[in-house]
Amino acid sequence: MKVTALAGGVGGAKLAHGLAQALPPENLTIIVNTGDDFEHLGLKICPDLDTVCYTLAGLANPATGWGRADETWHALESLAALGGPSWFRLGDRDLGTHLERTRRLRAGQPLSQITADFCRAWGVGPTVLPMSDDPLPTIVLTPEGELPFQEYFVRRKCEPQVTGFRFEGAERAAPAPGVLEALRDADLIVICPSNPWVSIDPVVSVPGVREAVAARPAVAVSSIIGGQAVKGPAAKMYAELGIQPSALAVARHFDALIDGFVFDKVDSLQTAEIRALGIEPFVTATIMRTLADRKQLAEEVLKFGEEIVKRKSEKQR
Ligand code: FO1
Repeated sequence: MKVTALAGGVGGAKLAHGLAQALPPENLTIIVNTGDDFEHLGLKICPDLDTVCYTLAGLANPATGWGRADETWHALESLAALGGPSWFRLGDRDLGTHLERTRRLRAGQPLSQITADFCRAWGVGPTVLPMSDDPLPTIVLTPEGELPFQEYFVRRKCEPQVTGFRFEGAERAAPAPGVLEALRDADLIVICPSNPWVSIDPVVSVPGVREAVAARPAVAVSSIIGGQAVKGPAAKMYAELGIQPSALAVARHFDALIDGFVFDKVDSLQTAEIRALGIEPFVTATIMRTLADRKQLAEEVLKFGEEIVKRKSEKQR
């Protein structure tokens, strides 16, 4: 079965890693959010892309989920001692990635090509694609005005209330080479347990992507468990936007895109309401604490996905 996953952030990277263990590399493509990319210290930083690649390569920092394992912070410390901006923590090993990516971008190479080269160097088997080679920054709308995503997320620690989001330049952006093909050729699309507002919505805002996802059998995995996000501000965002955070809210969020929805046992009372949306529900343990949990959840998602694919093709006959 050919699978294309949409991912962003630490939760998405963990399931992508599980999928990479459960599928042959040629059968897995991961399309990653680049709405959280920004320029910092003159360098192009692609946090979600790096989080997914480092995780698949076994290089990710296990404590944070982002950045590199066995990291040191000498450059950041010396920068801070000079009064430079140290609110966004770039480690020494991680800096090498940003330096080389920025050098290549300035030399005119597209982000998708650079990502493919880095993945080869890191021994990442599946295809990892940025959603677009064009900049498409996520802007967070708040009562105090618009905030660039990392200003909101890291500098302001997600404290400002959100009133909405904007994906700047979405109308003009093109999907990266291979994105629409990977969606069209997929037997199954998996929406990973990433923040729906700021990790998945930016991906489907790229022209053509929403339609391409809707056209194929798709399952999403809930990023909300027991009304809370495992990590990050997804639940806070739902509440501030006037929606009670729940697995059901995530299912509704992706309603037009998905055929099946995987959510946690603790939310099993929402099964009937999810089924009433016309979405096939699947309840299991979805918290990925260990490496084995990632593979286990991926295998369950794939098995459920196979059922969805079969049912959908029977219906269409
Ligand atoms: N997240 C933080 O909360 N604080 C940081 O200082 C930070 C640095 C950082 C450096 C490189 C990188 O690839 C990711 C980093 N992140 C940091 C995570 C990142 O900002 C967010 O996880 C994503 O943008 C949202 O998915």
